[in-house]
Amino acid sequence: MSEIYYATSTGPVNIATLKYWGKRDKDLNLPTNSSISVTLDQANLRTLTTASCSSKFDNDQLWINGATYPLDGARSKQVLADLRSLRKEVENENSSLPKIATFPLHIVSENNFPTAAGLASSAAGFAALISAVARLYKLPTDASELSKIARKGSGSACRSLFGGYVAWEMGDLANGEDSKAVQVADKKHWPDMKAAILVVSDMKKDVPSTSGMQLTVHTSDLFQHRIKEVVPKRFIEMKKAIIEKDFPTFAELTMKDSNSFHSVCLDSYPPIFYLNDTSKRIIKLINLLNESAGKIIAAYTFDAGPNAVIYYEEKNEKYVLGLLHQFFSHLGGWESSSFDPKNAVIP
Ligand code: 2P0
Repeated sequence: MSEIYYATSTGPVNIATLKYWGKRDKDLNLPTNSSISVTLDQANLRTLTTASCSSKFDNDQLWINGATYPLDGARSKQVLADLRSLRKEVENENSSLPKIATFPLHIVSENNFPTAAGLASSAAGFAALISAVARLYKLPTDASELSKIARKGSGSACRSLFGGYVAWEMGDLANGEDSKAVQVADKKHWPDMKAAILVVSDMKKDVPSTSGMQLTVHTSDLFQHRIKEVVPKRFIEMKKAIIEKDFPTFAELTMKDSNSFHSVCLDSYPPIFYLNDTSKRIIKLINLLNESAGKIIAAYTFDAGPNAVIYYEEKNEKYVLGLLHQFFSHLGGWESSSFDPKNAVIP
């Protein structure tokens, strides 16, 4: 009789506050700069994945939100090959374990947010896949070690193996062994931190990240300044701001880095536009809000799409969401959030 072995895990979404944009090695997914992100609460945004394997399955297969995909992309194949080779080591060390490293895998995933709309679906997806297979294979689960495998699936996925505040250290070795994610601080370190996601559009993005970032690497002059002068300094300053829970500094660096990332996109040739008019209105509003508050109480950031993520501290929620509601209530969607506009305080 052929057994079916299975395990389930989740992968959270992370939103970069210091952006990864550019690869120095496409095959190993090695970045041109280090990055930092905040992992979002899994209650709202996550991928749930069950990995199963059996000798009676015909081939590796993937289901995402009910649709079937062959698991034959180069990135997925690399990730599964790495996990299988770790399982073989475990089987060799422990001869009582069932020999499942060569069995075909079935991966069933479900996202509770729009796929490929600039909400880091590939990060959550690869993190959930790797966690589920690591559990199925009973692999030693050091998150930084697994992050090196996740990185090969999708760069930003390496940061989703941790909660809280996460740094992806770019490393400098050619084989990528030192390009891994580490936790800067856990979620409990800064419990007041909140993130609001403003879904400006749930359409698939115009230019996929992987090709967009390579266009920037090859054509933008500004990009060299960003990776050599701007980001290394910001990486140190942002980690310090997180450790010291210094919101104004964290927020200013976050907004500046979003601006810098979208600037190198615009400086690519042909230019890449991820922000739309609504995104730009959100930027203006957050600046107005901070000006009227007399200090920085909210930060915007945008990834490879027009959707905004706004970071703020819980004590300022009524100000921040109140202002956004005042300007964008006609766009709908507020009924799905826990925010009650009746309690809003407009500054
Ligand atoms: C980030 N983004 O740091 C940046 C900010 C988008 C803008 O990581 O080619 O899907 O799979 O390594 O991780 C999106 O890029 O790209 C991304 P690949 P990925 O979150």
